[in-house]
Amino acid sequence: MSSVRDTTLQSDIGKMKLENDGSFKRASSAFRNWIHPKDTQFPAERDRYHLYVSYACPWATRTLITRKLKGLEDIIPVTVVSPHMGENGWPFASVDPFPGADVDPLYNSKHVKDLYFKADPNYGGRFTVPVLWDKKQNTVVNNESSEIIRMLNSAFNDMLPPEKATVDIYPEELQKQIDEVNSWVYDTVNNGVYKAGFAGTQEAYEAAVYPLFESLDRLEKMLTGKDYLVGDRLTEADIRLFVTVVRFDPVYFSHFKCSLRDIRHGYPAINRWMKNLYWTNEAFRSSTNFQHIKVHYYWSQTKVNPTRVVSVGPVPDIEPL
Ligand SMILES: N[C@@H](CCC(=O)N[C@@H](CS)C(=O)NCC(=O)O)C(=O)O
Repeated sequence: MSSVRDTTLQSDIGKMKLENDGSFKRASSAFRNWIHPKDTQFPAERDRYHLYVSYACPWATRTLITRKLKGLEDIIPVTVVSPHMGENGWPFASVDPFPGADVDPLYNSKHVKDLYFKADPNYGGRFTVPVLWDKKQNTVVNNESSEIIRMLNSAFNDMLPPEKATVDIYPEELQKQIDEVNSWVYDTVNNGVYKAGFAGTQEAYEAAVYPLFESLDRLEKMLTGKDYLVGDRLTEADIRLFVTVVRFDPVYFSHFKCSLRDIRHGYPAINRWMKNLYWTNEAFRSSTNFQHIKVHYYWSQTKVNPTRVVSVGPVPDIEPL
């Protein structure tokens, strides 16, 4: 018998196991280091860190939006993978030259999995994006988007012009409120769509899909007559909700069976809030690539969609303002 480890068990989403009751439980992220302005291990430095993302992935898109809002483009370069997440996970353009995908400029890796094994040859988790990479120590700083956006928000401020340094998506006086909204939005909406879509039993599906729509109803009330979720300003609560809502009609409604209502007909206030962010804020629009989004979900998740046929609707992906 071969003693070579089968790493496709970690990279092939088709081989991912559900819980015994048919529900999907997201594994926690493994790399949890922090960049601080004057840290000894991970100090904030220009062109030392690199961000690997997929335009398809809502978690990665949080980091893209934050990077743009903070004007960190020259300080933290970014590399985009192909949306075709296959048996080896996310490929770079050297393996799959999908329009908009990049080669890995640092190591010419074939897949994101190569980076994880460079950081830790014994890595046993999934090969997820986003990855915040340290070029100096050739390792992953952090692969948890909720933490990466907090670092981007504050760790590099000394290097930024005042108009970008003062952008604050997690202001102190709103932190309690933001954390509170994030916690139920994460469980029932951001992760809720995945729990509904990956469910292997009717019970597990319904246990996710009804709370999802209860939360959307609650968000609809919160956003009626308002431009932002918390306080009267753009915060990470908006960023974290936006990345799920913008994928809702194009993907989650049909592919993940989140089909009680769609956003454009069922939730006018959420729809207006989303369109406003998308059409009036370049950070949101430039981080949203509907082709990568649609191709990724319908093509990659073969347990959900074995034919890999990509749905053509809705048209348009997002309505005009
Ligand atoms: N906790 C992570 C989740 C990231 C995540 O699950 N990313 C997905 C894409 S949307 C991924 O890369 N999955 C690959 C896999 O599970 O094999 C975060 O928020 O950063």
